[in-house]
Order: sequence, then C-alpha cells, then structure tokens
Amino acid sequence: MRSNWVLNHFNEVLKKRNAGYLVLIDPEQCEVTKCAKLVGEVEKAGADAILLGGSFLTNDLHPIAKTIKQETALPVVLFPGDSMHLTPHADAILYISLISGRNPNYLIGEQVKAAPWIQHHGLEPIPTGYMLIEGGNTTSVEFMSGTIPIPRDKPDIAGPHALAAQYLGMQMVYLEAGSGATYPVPNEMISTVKAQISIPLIVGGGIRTPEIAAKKVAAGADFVVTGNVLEKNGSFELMKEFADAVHG
Ligand code: 1GP
Repeated sequence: MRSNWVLNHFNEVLKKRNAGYLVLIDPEQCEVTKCAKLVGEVEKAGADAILLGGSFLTNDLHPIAKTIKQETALPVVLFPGDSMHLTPHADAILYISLISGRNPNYLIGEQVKAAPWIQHHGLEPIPTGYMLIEGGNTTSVEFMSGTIPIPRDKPDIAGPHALAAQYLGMQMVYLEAGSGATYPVPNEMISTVKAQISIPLIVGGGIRTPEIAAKKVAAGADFVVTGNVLEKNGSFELMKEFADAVHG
C-alpha cells in the first residue's frame, strides 16, 4: 500500500480544482464490457476518481474491478455495502461507518469483519462518516441497512453528526441521499454541515444534471458523486459536463 496515496490525491484535487468529481460504478448495474467503455472515458472526461460498489451486490465483483483497474490510471476506491463487497483490484476503500443510523452492525460490525482482509491486501482505508439523508423514496441503502435517514429538513441534526465524525478522527464525511433518490441532499443541509467541519465533504445520490452538481459545490460539497445518471444515459459529453460543472 502506498501510504495515504488516495487521500493525498483527494486533497491535491481540492487544492488544484476546488472540488472533485467522483464517478460511481455499481457492479450490480454495470455489465463488464459496458463498464470498461465507461471507465475508459472517465479520466479523459476529467473525473478525479472512480468509486466502485453499492448497497446490494449479487454479481462477482472481482472481474469488474479488475477490468476497471486495467482501463484507468485514476484511483479506484471501493464503496462497499458490507464486508462481503471486497476485492484486491482497487487502490483504497471508503472505510464507512453509517453514523446517521443506530444499527451497530453498520456502525462497527462490518468494519471489524473487513479490517483483517483490508490489512492483508494492503488497500488504503479512508475512514468516512456516512450519513443517510431522506431523499423522497426508500433507497436500497435505507432498506439494506435498516436505518432511518435524517429528515431532509433537519440540517440541525445533520451538523452534529458530521462534527462527531470529525471528532472521532474520520477523514471524510459523505452526505448520501441514496442511489436513485428522488431528491438530492438539500443545499441548506450541505451548507450547514460544511460550516461545522473542516474535513472534506462528499455529496451524492439523485444528482442528475451538471447544473445541480454545480449547486451542490456552491453549497459546500467538496466532492460530488454521480452513479445512476451515467449508468442510464452515460455519454462522454455528459460526463465531461459534470466534471466541468463540479470543477467550476
Ligand atoms: C449513491 O451517492 C451515490 O451511493 C450516487 O447516487 O446513483 O443517484 O447518482 P446516484
């Protein structure tokens, strides 16, 4: 493992580009050949890293991850739904604790199960406080984790959660409306959270246009994630528009 390589890369992106654009590949939604084509273009389009994962996985992760690694020089970062979603074909892993929930298994259980594997394979763990925010529909992450999202009109509840993540030593906070959310995380909640922390803030879930991505950055997002929109209507042009909108 190159020590903190990916976290340093993220910090460099913030210095140089002000904000970063992360493309999420959900192995459940992406067939290998289609995935390879998409990933081949991600770097050229100007994205800053690839996230790989999802809340529910029945496909074999290894061949997809291996193909992705071969197609790009960008960091490939696992975004696991649980401790089964691991592959050595990646550079780092968002070492997520679902801090908005009160399900001990997603706060610390899955992390304990994954820790020896991560050490053995030398992936860089990036400790991340993951917060599920109500997005207008029941998302897979809500259902699978059995946790209640923070109400979207309660930024006053979200802020202290994010601050607690920082005080616990986490390196990033992820505000998640859930993949395919009807509504992305509200701008007011992003601003409130951003004002309370000094670690980078990732925002994702339900972001479907470059204009909305730009608004999330204006509100305080350091990194914007898109998944669904590219899996469904992915084109090089759209990816580039997202990257340009996020980088301003
Ligand atoms: C989900 O935040 C990501 O974990 C991305 O969501 O698929 O809705 O873009 P979308």
